Amino acid sequence: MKKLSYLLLLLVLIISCTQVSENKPSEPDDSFPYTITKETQQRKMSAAMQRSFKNYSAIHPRDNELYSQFKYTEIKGLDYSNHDGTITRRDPSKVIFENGKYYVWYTYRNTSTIPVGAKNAHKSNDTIPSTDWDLCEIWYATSEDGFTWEEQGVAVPRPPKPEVGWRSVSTTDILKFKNKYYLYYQGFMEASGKSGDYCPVAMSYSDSPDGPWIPVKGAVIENGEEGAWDQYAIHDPYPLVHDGKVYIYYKSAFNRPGNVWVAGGLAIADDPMGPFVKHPLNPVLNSGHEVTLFPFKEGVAALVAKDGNEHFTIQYAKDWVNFEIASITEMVPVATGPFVPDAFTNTTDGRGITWGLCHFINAGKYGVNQHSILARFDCDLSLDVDDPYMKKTGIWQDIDIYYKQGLNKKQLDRIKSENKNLKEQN
Ligand code: AAL
Repeated sequence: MKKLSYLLLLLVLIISCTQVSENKPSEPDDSFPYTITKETQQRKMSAAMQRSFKNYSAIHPRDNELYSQFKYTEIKGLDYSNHDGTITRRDPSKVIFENGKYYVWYTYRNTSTIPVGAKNAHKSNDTIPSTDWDLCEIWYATSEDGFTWEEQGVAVPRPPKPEVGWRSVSTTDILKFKNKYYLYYQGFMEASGKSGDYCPVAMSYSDSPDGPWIPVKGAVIENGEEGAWDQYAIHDPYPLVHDGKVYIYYKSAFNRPGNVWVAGGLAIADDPMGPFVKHPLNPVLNSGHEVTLFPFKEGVAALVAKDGNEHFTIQYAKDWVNFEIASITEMVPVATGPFVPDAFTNTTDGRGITWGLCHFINAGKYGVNQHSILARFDCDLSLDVDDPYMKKTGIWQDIDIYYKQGLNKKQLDRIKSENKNLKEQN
């Protein structure tokens, strides 16, 4: 009996070993093929080559629907007081198309002096701004073509003290839901920089994109509980409609006083008025800065710019929560407000984007005439456009763009001492 059980055990072991070896591709005994075929994916590959087949929708960026270059155009029609730093426009909302024209909302600052800077927030007052987005209102503009814009004026003014946003309302985004319009925005209760860039999210609603906008009392998305990653700031509210609900992605910054970590969260509500419930897996994006997303196929895609290990990537979440890198790109527009035709249609066949507005916060010199400007970007992240020029890689920028990113004194001193040490050793 014992012999039989040993034999059976041996048999099971042999079968399981062969199964494992069948599942594991054998060590290739031939070179990686010149021509890629369906069989190529079956061979044992290096981690890098596996990523090409598993992580991206195509083995070449040319065919990757979520890869694109970005082209930029200066927009016309908005006055910046000769770029003296007293007027700023930044953090544009998504662009929508209503009443036969495009609409965009944005942070508008018009102060007699330039900002003193977050570090000097104690020097700010009722007329002197601390940061570029302090003492701001939400203004809006319209356009026939997306290139020339006509400013329409204020949409959401700063409410009276002690309402949420009495110090500044900024960084807004638009939602259209059951034929009503909703503007979500950061509501500052003190000059940004005094304790930090701290604020919750407030909201105003209207029957028309041209207003009048009625503010909702209090915050609609509160800061996180003490000790939570988003305990101090709920920034960049970015609403989309999915699964019949309002999905608001947002940004927060945490892990101070170490190297600050900027990440993206998600809050969901059945109704634009809330209550918004934060996703238990928050943060859902580990990099980026301002959040920018658009429905794509059944899932949602995200432009991840600026900060973090995964900056300059385009990411995709089939379930709208768990994002994977879909492509790596360059010169990603910052604080992007794309034109997303199906942002609010509850689509399960998102078509993607081809243009929108973004901002440049370095339109002036810090401490001299610091201010931000809006600009247009174009791309091909659309299932309905095939623009090979947007799918190129290896773009050469003007040489002076590289030389402008020169060495600082500390780096030059290090190099000098390395050269000196080398000479002394030889
Ligand atoms: C922006 C956004 C938020 C921040 C500040 C203004 O880029 O991240 O709005 O508070 O910077």
